[in-house]
Amino acid sequence: MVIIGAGVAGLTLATFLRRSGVSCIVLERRDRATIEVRQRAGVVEARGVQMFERWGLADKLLAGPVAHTIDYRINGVGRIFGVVADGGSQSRFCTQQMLVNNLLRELVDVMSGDVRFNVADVMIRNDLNGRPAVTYSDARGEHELACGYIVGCDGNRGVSRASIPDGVLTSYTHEFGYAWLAALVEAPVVGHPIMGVSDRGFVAQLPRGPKMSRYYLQCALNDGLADWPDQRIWDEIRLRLREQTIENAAVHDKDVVPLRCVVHVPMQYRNLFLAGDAAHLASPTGAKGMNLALYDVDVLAQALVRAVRDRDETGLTNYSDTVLPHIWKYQEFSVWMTDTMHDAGDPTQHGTFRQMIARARLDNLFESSTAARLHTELQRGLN
Ligand code: FAS
Repeated sequence: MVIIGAGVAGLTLATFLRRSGVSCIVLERRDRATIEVRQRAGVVEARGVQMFERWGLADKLLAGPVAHTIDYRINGVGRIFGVVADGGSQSRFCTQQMLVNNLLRELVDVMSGDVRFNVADVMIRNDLNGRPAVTYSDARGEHELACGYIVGCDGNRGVSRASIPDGVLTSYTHEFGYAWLAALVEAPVVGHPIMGVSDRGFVAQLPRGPKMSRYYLQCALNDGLADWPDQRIWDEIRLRLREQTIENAAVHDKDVVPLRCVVHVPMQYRNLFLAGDAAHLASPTGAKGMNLALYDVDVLAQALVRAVRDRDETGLTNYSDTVLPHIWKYQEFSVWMTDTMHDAGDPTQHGTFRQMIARARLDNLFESSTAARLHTELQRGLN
């Protein structure tokens, strides 16, 4: 088995397989230090926590406080949405960076998993009658790996999906028409994480460990980093949160992320299986990108273990059909969150009618226990 990509999807899959006694090789183009410092998602949803508990790895891999409240703020007026607790596993503010570091330690350092960093020229051979193989090069030369199965965990711009011939996949895309300026800052969340709107647009502050947080500011699609000097970021944060007491802090990392959702169907071709961002993108408003990657590899790991151990490929044959209903359900949640949290803000974006509809949706969360329970289930990934 060859897994392409040592991001959260590839490392989680390899760890599950190794734990099940199934050997695999992970090929990663970056070095270990680079993927250890990469900051991205910030929440492992309750479904993911349950998954790691079921695999007996939660204590080793997960850290960070429970994620159970959000301050939904409109023009500076906050309302705290509390996840309806039912005694089960709770979502965790476990950053993707922390999870990836813990996976590397468990897979490579503890279980001696085979992760090959700094590879290049990865090519996939996935012919109809031939044995699948992956070729690649590294400092020691050219290599060829014959294998039973190949899993593409190489993200949105990897080689796996690109290796599938034209006409096999259909890509379903939804563009929101705006972007986020994402800024990793040296300032912790004080109180509750914030998802806010104002007449100036969307703003969020989400924790990224005990001392850091990431702010997200809605911006124009064609904005670049040059349009967002640090001072403008902090001025906009204070204006959109209507909190003049917020002080500037060091900005460690900035990125302009266009908001879009994409699903590539089917998520497999012959002996190649796609998981995570290689197969779909979810707009980050719903905090589902990483969690859908974890869902994919949970299903795929069980199917691959059955195929290797029991010679039963049923799970693999049905992989795409099994995971797609869940992917679409959380694409819907990501679209609902994105539309609601952006339409409710700047009326020039989509007009006052959609602004009032979006604000009514938010009111429902606080006035209807049924709406609150569904929102809780979707936030926790348990619907
Ligand atoms: P990844 O992109 O994480 O990993 C793919 C790996 O494959 C990388 O290590 C790459 O180096 C490697 N690779 C690529 N091509 C290769 C090749 N040819 N050969 C070998 N290796 C190759 N999601 C959330 O849920 N919440 C958030 O708050 C959130 N914030 C985000 C903020 C930003 C700025 C970005 C970019 C994304 C954010 N996401 C968020 C989404 C993100 O977390 C993804 O869903 C998640 O990284 C998906 O994991 P993977 O599928 O493993 O892909």
